[in-house]
Amino acid sequence: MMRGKGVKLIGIGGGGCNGTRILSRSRKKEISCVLVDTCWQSIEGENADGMADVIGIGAEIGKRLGADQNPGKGYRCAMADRSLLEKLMDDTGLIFLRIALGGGTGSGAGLAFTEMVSSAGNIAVVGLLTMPFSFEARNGIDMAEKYRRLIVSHLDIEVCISNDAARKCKNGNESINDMFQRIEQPFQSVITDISMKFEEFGRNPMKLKGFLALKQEQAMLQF
Ligand SMILES: Nc1nc2c(ncn2[C@@H]2O[C@H](COP(=O)(O)OP(=O)(O)OP(=O)(O)O)[C@@H](O)[C@H]2O)c(=O)[nH]1
Ligand SMILES: [Mg+2]
Repeated sequence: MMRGKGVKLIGIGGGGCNGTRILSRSRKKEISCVLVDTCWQSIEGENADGMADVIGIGAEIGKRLGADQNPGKGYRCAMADRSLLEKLMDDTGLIFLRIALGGGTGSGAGLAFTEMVSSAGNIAVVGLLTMPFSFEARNGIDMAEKYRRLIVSHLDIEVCISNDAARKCKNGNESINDMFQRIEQPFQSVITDISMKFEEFGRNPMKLKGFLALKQEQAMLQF
């Protein structure tokens, strides 16, 4: 088995895939991009230009329409297609995982995937997470926070940006899409910095894991 080499940027759920699309435009060609969603139509549409691989999950459970903002349902969709998700780990030493917390797929399927990756043990995982707007669902933030904690326990490093905080420093008549683009900018520099370190360590995920453990506190302060 050849593990510990490649770098992947993986988006799970609607916002995660949208963010991945934005990030994929300026990525280095060595980083391959994958979009994972329970809403099959949206990922196929998002990938009209074929820039990423697309994986629809949970066809039976989510009827190809989504996870209804239910993380339990998102989790079950991921488990139903476990082998497809496990295959993403082949030949991979570093994963950037873009998840927008607050719905069913990113939170639930995202958690299932991080569990799979952390039990493989030899892949470094960097979480690029966003928290939802507080005005959205009544229990949205609480549910998002619950899943954030569960997911973070399987990550080597977490970078989390709050949509609310980004909205507060919104400039003038910025559209929501422009704001979503702006939110990805710090993630872009995290991808650049960490993938350079990975190269420097000879693409050795275990060395990178040690390095990221030291960096965690700094990342939390910075973002
Ligand atoms: N930063 C950012 N946040 C987004 C984006 N799209 C949606 N969101 C936020 O992410 C939360 C979760 O939405 P989605 O990612 O669409 O949900 P999902 O994971 O697809 O879950 P289901 O649709 O329930 O299966 C929303 O409540 C929004 O606050 C995006 O492109 N960027
Ligand atoms: Mg969705």
